[in-house]
Amino acid sequence: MTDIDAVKRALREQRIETPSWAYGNSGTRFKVFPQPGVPRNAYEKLEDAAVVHRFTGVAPSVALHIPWDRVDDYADLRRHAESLGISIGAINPNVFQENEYRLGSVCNPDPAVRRKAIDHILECIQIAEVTGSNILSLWFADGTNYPGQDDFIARQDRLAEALREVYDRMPDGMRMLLEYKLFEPAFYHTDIPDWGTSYAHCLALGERAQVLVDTGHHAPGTNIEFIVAVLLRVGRLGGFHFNSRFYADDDLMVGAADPFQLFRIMLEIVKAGAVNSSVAFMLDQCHNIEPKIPALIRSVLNVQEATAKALLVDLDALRQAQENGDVLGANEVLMDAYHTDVRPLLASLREEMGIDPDPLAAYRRSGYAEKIIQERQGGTQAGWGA
Ligand code: PSV
Ligand code: MN
Repeated sequence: MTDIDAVKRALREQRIETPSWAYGNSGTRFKVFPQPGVPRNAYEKLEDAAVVHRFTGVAPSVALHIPWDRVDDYADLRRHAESLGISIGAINPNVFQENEYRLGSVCNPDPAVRRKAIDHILECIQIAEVTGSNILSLWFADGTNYPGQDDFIARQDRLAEALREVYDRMPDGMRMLLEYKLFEPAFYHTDIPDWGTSYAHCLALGERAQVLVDTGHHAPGTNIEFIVAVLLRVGRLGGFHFNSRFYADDDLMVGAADPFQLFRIMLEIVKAGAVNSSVAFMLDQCHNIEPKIPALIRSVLNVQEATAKALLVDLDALRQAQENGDVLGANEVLMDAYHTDVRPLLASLREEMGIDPDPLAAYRRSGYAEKIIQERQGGTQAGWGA
């Protein structure tokens, strides 16, 4: 039997972080399609993020990417966030968009380049301290394109050395989330291609180093929920970068192509009692052809819907069926929950929270899209700078 009040409580307290870069212009390798009303700076990105939170009630923080979100005064940016009723979340250093990083950042054979990359990450720790963030989220574009180009192990050693320096400089209470990615932008090898490599580095560093699972960073057919379960078991699942992937790292709306996969991932979270834990639920998406704010609202709703369905799984019945070796029965328990329409449950939760039961319709009615198109004239639109 499921306790609906407990399900609602877990959903009410769930937190989903949106990424600042999703509010700016973005595109493919071939074209960035600008959209009207796009923020021109980090302050305006926060304003859009606050709107996503206003209509969903569960997205009160926004991740920054530095230097995309560089400002003169981070304390002032923090005050701006707080005045909007949100906070600044994970700080993402960017060590992949400067000429020096052609052969990598912290794994680069040139010590001067490694120093530059480490210094930038250390600067991001300071930014995190000022903005009140407790997550340093690291992704390295490092790897090689050709056999023989560089030495795998020398690069791992450089990586370990850099991570150690960074880890030792993190204040108490800050976590390092180490993201892996199968391929791209390097194609012959990637220095942190999988969860195992990330985990090995985290283990060597200490408890506050944890693995970040970006759902888009796996080979087709990878059982991501298994990875999630294994990392939860050893206490090293730091968080997610949610998006929907079809062929490669396409950064589409989470739960768009495969809501069942998202449900299966959330089920492992539910089973570990981690819906309301330190596991960070962050989106990492770009909205190239669809309007950005409603796409982010849709994405938050998709995560909520998958979580709600996972919370509805009758875990006692599931365990019972598993222990009895009842293969079909166990599967049926899962599918029963998955096929439940949880939209009425979420609508009633939102009413209890004092927000509109239909966040997308409420956003469309609000006139915010028209307002920013009207107001954000002139200046340079924010973009990912690729
Ligand atoms: C890389 O593909 C990634 O997933 C990393 O998290 C970056 O920080 C983010 O996308 C934005 O480029
Ligand atoms: Mn990511």
